Amino acid sequence: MAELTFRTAGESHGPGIYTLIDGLPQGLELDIEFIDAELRRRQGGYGRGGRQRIETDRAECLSGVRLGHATGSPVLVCVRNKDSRLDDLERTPPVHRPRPGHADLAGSVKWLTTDCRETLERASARETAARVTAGAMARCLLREFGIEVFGFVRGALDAVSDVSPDPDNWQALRELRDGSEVYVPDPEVDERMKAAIRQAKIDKDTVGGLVEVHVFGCPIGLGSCMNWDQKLDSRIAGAVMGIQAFKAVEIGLGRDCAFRTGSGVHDPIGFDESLKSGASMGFKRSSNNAGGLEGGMTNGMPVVVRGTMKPISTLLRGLPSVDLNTKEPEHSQYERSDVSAISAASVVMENVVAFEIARAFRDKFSGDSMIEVRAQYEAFMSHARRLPLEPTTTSADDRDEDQDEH
Ligand code: EPS
Repeated sequence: MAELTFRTAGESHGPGIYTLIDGLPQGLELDIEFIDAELRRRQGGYGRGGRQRIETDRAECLSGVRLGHATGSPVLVCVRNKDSRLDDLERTPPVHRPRPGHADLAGSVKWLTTDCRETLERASARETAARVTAGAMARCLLREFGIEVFGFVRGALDAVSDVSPDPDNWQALRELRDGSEVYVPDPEVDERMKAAIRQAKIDKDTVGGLVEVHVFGCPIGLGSCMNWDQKLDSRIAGAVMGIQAFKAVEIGLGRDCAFRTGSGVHDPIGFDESLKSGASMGFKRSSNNAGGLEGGMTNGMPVVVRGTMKPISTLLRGLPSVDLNTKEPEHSQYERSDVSAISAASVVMENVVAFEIARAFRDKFSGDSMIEVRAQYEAFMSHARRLPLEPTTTSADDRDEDQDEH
């Protein structure tokens, strides 16, 4: 089976966080240093709580990897938790006062308990370490085909950057992002966001934000318009909304499509012979309001996705709630947490979007080994660049002969 899939397991204060990935082609070189660097980046950012000073996340491959490459077997990866204490009731006590905005209330009623602990341990954003692992592994495949993914924080509250990544400037913007404590590629907005997060900490409050991901180098035709669940924009939206605390997702112009007529939305099509060797096979657009996706398929332009994260629901000052045992009004319970995890969320979103691109890539180029995947990719690109194709003599002649025989 070539289908690229992953599942995760693990609790925030259990022994570890686990990822089981299936469908990586045999022979794919897995760059563990890159995967670990993504895990480290996810742990960073301005406004994080004390937990990240305890943990040192690393991807430990327990199966499916030999001598640095994928063998074709399912890949099991473990990120160990140093702060493992799930069965220690003194340090990890029951939680009876649910936090508005967290999974606490809905989860404890769903699983018929008044202790939110088991729900919150799994709902915790610590699980996103597993999704970064899956996405970073998938990126090892994408990079073999010149597909690069760039995610960053666009802003929060009234500090919002207007940077505009494109195929020529994104690497310079990545350097700016990597020099920013909040992962904003814009020094002025970096300062304003940090000030806003500092103020929220003083106010015992929290901050969310806006994250953006751009994918460069996708060939035309990843995804499909044939069924709703094969549409790449639908899959990307599902993956982004599946990140803890995300409340909205947009592709390209997104919600602003509602405020323009068609002529102000759709990206005019052109062709430039000199671009024929690129991923867009020569087709070009003067704008990218579609965010690189039309009919649920990549159209050769960069894929552009924006996601909105709500502020963290664990507030030091608490919020009005009730005690689940007495039903009396109480303030929500405080657990050590972050003031802002928007920078970490940008790493998570970058990697979940990458995984969906890689999944669509595997749907199209499904060989068991890298040798086959590369051959399929090159055959497709060569056919697409030669469009319109001459009808092949074999198929036309064979059809005539078949008809004569019947
Ligand atoms: C989280 C609460 C905090 C965060 C955690 C998400 O954990 P702790 O209770 O151990 O301080 O730090 O995020 C992570 C541990 C992480 O690695 O991202 C929550 O309640 O969702």
